[in-house]
Amino acid sequence: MSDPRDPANRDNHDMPHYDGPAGGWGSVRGMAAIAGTEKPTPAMLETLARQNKAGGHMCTSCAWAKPKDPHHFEFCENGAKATMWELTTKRCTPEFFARHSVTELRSWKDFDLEDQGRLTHPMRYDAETDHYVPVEWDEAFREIGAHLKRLDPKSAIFYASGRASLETSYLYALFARAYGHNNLPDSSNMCHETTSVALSKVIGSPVGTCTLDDFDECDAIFFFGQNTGTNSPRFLHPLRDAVKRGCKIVTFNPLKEKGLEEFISPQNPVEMLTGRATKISYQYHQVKAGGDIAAILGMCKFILECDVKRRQATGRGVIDEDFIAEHTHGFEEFKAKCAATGWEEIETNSGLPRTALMDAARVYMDAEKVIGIYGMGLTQHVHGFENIALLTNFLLLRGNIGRPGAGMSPVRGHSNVQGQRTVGIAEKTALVPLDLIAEQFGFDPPREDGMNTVEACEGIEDGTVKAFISLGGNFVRAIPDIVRMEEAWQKLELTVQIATKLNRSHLINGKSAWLLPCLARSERDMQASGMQKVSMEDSLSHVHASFGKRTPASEHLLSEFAIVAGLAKETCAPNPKLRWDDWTGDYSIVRDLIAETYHEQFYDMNERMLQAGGFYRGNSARERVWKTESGKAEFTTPEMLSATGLADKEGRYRLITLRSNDQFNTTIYGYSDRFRGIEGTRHVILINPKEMEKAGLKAGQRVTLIGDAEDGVDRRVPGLTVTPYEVPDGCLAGYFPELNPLVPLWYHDEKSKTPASKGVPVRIVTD
Ligand SMILES: Nc1nc2c(c(=O)[nH]1)N[C@H]1C(S)=C(S)[C@@H](COP(=O)(O)OP(=O)(O)OC[C@H]3O[C@@H](n4cnc5c(=O)[nH]c(N)nc54)[C@H](O)[C@@H]3O)O[C@H]1N2
Ligand SMILES: Nc1nc2c(c(=O)[nH]1)N[C@H]1C(S)=C(S)[C@@H](COP(=O)(O)OP(=O)(O)OC[C@H]3O[C@@H](n4cnc5c(=O)[nH]c(N)nc54)[C@H](O)[C@@H]3O)O[C@H]1N2
Ligand SMILES: [Mo]
Repeated sequence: MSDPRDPANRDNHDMPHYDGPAGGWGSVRGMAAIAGTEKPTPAMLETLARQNKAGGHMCTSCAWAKPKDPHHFEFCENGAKATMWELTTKRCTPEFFARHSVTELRSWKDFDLEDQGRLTHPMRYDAETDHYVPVEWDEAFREIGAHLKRLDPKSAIFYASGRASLETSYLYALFARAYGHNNLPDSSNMCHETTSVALSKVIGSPVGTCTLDDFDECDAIFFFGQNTGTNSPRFLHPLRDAVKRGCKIVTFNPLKEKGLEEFISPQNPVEMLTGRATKISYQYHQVKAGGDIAAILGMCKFILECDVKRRQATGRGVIDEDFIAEHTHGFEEFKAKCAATGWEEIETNSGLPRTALMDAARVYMDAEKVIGIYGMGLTQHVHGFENIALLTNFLLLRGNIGRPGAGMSPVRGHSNVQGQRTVGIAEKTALVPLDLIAEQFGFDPPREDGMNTVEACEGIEDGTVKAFISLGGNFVRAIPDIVRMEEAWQKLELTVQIATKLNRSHLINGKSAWLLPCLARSERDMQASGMQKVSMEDSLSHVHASFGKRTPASEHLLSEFAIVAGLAKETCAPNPKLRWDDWTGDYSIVRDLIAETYHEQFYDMNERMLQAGGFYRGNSARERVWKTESGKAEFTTPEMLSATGLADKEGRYRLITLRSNDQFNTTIYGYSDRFRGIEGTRHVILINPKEMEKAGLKAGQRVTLIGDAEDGVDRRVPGLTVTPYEVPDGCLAGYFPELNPLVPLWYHDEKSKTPASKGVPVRIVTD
């Protein structure tokens, strides 16, 4: 019998769909699937029960807030998967590496590499045999240190994926600067760097202004390009509670995402038994990929028109004139732009009819307190900056920043990605108090900016970068243009990977290559002074302690902190103020140093991080103190209406690369994207039936996507199954990282250089 899950067996108009809501029994079954393969022990279940609670460990999955009054189980399907993934009983040992050469492993799938389980021993690449071989920690540190000392520090990159603790991150940044560079790109360079740059410019704070309390008070939430059900499921709880109170959620997303449509709480026995779901979005607008500038401008245009009319009729307008006069700059110019932009242009660029935008604007005008939420759908565009700036304009019109129940709330990715920037992992020197660091540690840190992700890749291609150290992550798999970059990578002299599980980046190695396995966050970290705790900052700027309690996966593992300190000690010039060994013995000393460098936010960190719900490190824009050039919140007048970088043309599509419910970035847990009804494969392109007909495609047919960036570079991904799905005309969607060969390295947000992974120009050819 034919498998109904195989897209080849579906007829043209049978769109894949998932009938159930997000959460609910489906999510419990999803966890059981991982548990089934990984056989959770009672200890694992106990670890889960304490996840995200005071005294427990903070989940390594997303960065969503950890509330003061947690649910009985304060974890979600994906958080449980992330923990089970860490606590797997499978091991990737020296024997495994003896059996498989690096060249052979390069042909393995992402899933199969990580499925080998936890790395157990430090390993060194042996070029003669093309195998990784075990090595002692001391030797690894000594040789890597000696190699780094031979290089110009400015030719080394220290990358960080957003998971390492605040303590390790602070140390890593200090290591880079004591060695002699600011080349500290992190995963936010591919993610929310657009946010850091745009929000700093327009409201003078690089992060969101909301706290959890605001979600208890807001009347409306405007939600752009963030897939909550998959990527921050615990956030569905406050959303559901808000809806139950009468708060209206207006969503802008090219795809109908299940979690934003309806939700059953796995925490609520009545909902679980009756299957009664809460409808999440009050309105759902399937904006074109890259259409948000036009959509938001359209709403603002209508609001300003209504303002004039209502003012004439009642003497009181719609916008908050007092706030605008006292707190903002640039309003008149933006207002003129709204008036001068025609509805036709707005409709063409947003893909939405003006009536829909007017309906959305009415919800905004009726609401006293409004929150703006967004994710990668706004940040990963060539004009991502303008996307965020326009959402800010929209909120400013009625004073919706800097008062309870209102504000801007970007949803961050990795569990400590925001915190890493806060404590010094930054290639931009303006973000770091270098003078203070010079005084604290008695060395002069380099003063010129370092390289971000895109610049690091350019440096690797042109040979100026010689060494790459990676604190977690899977850089070579996560970046654009991966086929070209994999080739360039092998010119590197030195690559060092600090990791928990094997991934492709470890196999695209430099001439001297090292694989240094570390403890996972849920594991016990015993040092000279006793058991250590660490800390991280969530998406809403709260800092929490995290306690690892599980037995380490191998007795040969070191903590990330100890590995960074071990490398630093062998690399940096001796300096009595750089007490690498003492710090490793007692992380609380480093927390005191963080409190010294960032006093205003981190004072008494050692005590305050223990409080339930963590401590709030504050936000100036929330207090209506605008640390911008003008000293006020900035209205931005956009010069373009589309966030994409290239004009539309016949046969060119805008490709959205996104995540399934069964992955964490490049970590693939399985092949079931339950909410989208796509099973058994990740090699798909989602396209609407009308576009299929226009292009003469049939469901299940195999096609190749070809890059259409007109730069003479051949980019292609073959073998993709055509899958009918409700996406806007002219748009396609498919999965990251499989489609990364199609994203040009130069195709990024103009101001922050965040790769524009949501509007990639492509063409379809049949295989
Ligand atoms: N389970 C799980 N959780 C995760 C991750 C994971 O991979 N798996 N990754 C973590 C990380 S690092 C991050 S950054 C976050 C990412 O979380 P998200 O920000 O949700 O990222 P994506 O999955 O890429 O999805 C982006 C959403 O934007 C929509 N979109 C695409 N283009 C546009 C557009 O032009 N306009 C609008 N309005 N919408 C658009 C897409 O349809 C999709 O719903 O999640 C974090 N949490
Ligand atoms: N086309 C396209 N490309 C994208 C995106 C997209 O939407 N589309 N999204 C971008 C985004 S938002 C991001 S954040 C990046 C993600 O880029 P990265 O952060 O570099 O990648 P991850 O997949 O999160 O890294 C996974 C690896 O981290 C290691 N790891 C896991 N836990 C730990 C730990 O506790 N310690 C250490 N040391 N290592 C650990 C494991 O070895 C695992 O294989 O990708 C970006 N790339
Ligand atoms: Mo991210």
